[in-house]
Amino acid sequence: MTKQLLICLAIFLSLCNDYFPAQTRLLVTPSFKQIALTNQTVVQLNLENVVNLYAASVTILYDQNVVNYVGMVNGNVLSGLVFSNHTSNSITIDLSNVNLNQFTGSGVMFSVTFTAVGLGTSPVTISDVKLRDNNNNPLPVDTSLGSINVTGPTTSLFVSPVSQIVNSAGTVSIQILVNNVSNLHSASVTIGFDSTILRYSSISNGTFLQSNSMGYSVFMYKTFYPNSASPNQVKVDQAILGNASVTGSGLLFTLNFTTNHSGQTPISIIDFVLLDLNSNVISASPFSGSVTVSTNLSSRVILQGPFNGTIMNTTLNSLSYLPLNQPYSGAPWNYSGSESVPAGFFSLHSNIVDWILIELRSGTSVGSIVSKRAAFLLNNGNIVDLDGSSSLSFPGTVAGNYYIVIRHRFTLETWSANTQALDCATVSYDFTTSATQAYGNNMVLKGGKYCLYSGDVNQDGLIDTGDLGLIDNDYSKYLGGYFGTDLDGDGIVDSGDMGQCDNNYSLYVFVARP
Ligand SMILES: [Ca+2]
Ligand SMILES: [Ca+2]
Repeated sequence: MTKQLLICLAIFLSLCNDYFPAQTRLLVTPSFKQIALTNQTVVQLNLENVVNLYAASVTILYDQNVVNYVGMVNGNVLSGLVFSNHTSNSITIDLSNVNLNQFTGSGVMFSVTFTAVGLGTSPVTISDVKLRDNNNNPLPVDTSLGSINVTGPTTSLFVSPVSQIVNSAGTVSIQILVNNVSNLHSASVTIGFDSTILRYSSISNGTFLQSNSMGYSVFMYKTFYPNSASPNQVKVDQAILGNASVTGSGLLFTLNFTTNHSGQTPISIIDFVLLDLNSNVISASPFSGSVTVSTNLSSRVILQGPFNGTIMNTTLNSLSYLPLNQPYSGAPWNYSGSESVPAGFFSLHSNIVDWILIELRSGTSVGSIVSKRAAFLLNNGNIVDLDGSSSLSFPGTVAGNYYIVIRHRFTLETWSANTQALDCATVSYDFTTSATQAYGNNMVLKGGKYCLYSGDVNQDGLIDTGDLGLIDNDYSKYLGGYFGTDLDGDGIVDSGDMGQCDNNYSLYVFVARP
């Protein structure tokens, strides 16, 4: 090869670098990772060979049944403003530099932390990426870049579902599964639970050991602690009745319970031994679970203002004034619940009058509030859960004797006459049938129904000039919409609302508490 040819080749290669720069790529790093349940892992988004980058937007998809998004940390590529938005199975991150600096080279764009919530494999996929320079020109980037897989531990024994909420009295089934086991011949598993919440009823053999290639049947023996009549632990011994073993993942057995009382119980794997054909112990990681049995209440109230003598009007609903999120987050309610419904929900549930707030209280002090829920009031007076039809459930509330306290935007706080014994079996309480259903007989008769007083707009427990002033103020602005001063719920604040409040003022109406 001549010297001239070598020089030509060198010039050509240098031109290639100038005119065919290296491909810009965004890489999920590492591309594969294995972690145990409940552990966290960090995934980096590494950017290679970018030129004059000013802003970036990246969406990452994952399987929310396996991993959940925890948070993100900005990298060294774009150090400026960060906006992120995540749904149940995606995270979108927008980055840009504040001072119009541009980045050229390679580096970490950002890091995302995930936590493992379920066994299985989740892709971590870049679904959409947009890179721009400071003239808002798009920069080409290779987007078919890879994924990261997150799996559970090699061998595990786990309760499924990990957590479940039971909203009505009845039966509860718990599966005990083994994951990624090799040559399993026998298993002994002890499950513990709170027998005041769940009563053991039965057990059924799983399919995993029975799937042995020889078709041998499976021995199963149960031991109850402290006794068989009311156990809070069940030890289950299983073995293949022959010279065979199974490999893989599957169901060992299913435990069936009946709900006893509302509350929460762990479903604990207290002890376990997995053995192969040679009686060697197979090590595995146990993952326990829990069951929450809700306290359930079927209650009925009628609001004086929106009640026309037959039903309550649903004008706020039909005019699309009802908010999608519960409206009691601000003062004076300061309720932090996250109750919400999707757009379009109310048009499918046209019998909903309004959001209402229900407290279960053991006494009158603020500290006696045992549970609180925002729910829906139907035009017939029924208070229902967020599906628009079920009676109201209070997950995590232990069975007990509680006052039922009804609160609503412009309604006088009203208490049940007595405490009610509430539990997982639904208790009905109808305020509308008699004045004596409310503490202090504090209701008003209208159209044959006992109604909660309307007009405590400022929620100070008294219907008076303070409330009248607020209504008058909104009336003077000809306000239409979702307002606490609209006592009849027709979507406008006017003299009808004034008259309603004035009438209750003249009756000197105030809250009655035990
Ligand atoms: Ca008031
Ligand atoms: Ca009105």
